[in-house]
Amino acid sequence: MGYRVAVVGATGNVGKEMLNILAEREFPVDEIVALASRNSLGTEVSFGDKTLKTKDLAEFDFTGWDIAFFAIGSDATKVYAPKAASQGCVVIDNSSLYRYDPEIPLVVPEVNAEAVDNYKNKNIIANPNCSTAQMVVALKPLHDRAKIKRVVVSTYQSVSGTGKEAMDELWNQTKGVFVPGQEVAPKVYPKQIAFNVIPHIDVFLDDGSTKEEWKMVAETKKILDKNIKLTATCVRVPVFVGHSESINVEFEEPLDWQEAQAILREAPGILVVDKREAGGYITPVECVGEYATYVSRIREDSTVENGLNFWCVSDNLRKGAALNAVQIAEVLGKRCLKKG
Ligand code: 2RA
Repeated sequence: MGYRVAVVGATGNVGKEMLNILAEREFPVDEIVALASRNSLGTEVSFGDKTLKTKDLAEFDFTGWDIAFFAIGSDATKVYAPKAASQGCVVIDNSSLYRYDPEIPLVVPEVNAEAVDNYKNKNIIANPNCSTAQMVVALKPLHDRAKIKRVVVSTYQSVSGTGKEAMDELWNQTKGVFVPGQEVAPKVYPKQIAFNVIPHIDVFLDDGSTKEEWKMVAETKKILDKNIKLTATCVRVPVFVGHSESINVEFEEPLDWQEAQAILREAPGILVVDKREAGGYITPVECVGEYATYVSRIREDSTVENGLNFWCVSDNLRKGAALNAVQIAEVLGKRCLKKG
């Protein structure tokens, strides 16, 4: 006996990965439906060795369906997630719409799996922002050992986080640099992304930070510990898939780099690649298609008391979105949602 599962936004980067990961992890599915907007009607998407034709989200009745994975923008989510939830289908939403609602659990299973139990408040569970997910997976075991006081993080986020159009822009703009007459002007991004980096993700806020940076602060406090002070600088880089982060942590208690490395090696969801030599660290191209949150360059920061630096890389479409959502469903199944 399994679940009747809907994937909403099945033709997007994250929706496709949700279908891939549901199949890879053999999530107990009795029936699955791929939903998309009317203009994608009938588009074929893969679910393991099966091919699904997308159905029209606007016409879909979620009654009798168990779990709906949402991977669409906040505006459409605002219309269809409450509908699915009110029809008795548990929504696991990847948009930012519900993440900061105190009644809706925001979950990274390696960090706060027990929060899933509160899903009944609104029949909705929120998935975190991709740049938050990988970071809190790495911070959690260290926080448990030495209690984090402050985090300074700089991110190097791939263009797949923006979507397929951004990936096309990077590809075409990169080609255009070398082929006279084929230059591609910035469209998705305000400036050239090919051979460049852009210190701006999402909208600017009144204090000069961006909403992406605000998300990392707000979500870390909700998922891990509201007392952690965090400041972020989020940067877009010319990488197709895989977010990288340079993370500096100050702890309440002493923690040397060898103990930190040993703790991370044992922690759920983490793979440590950390040799102090050329190539002894992870890079984004190596994380694509993988489940792990990778940690490298673990070393003490002697400029502050109890300081540590490390490098963190993960596939933003997987642990940053689709994998985390499927893991939430797996926890939901184990803890509280009976099959069939
Ligand atoms: C990005 N975190 O990388 C945002 C949304 N996926 O663009």
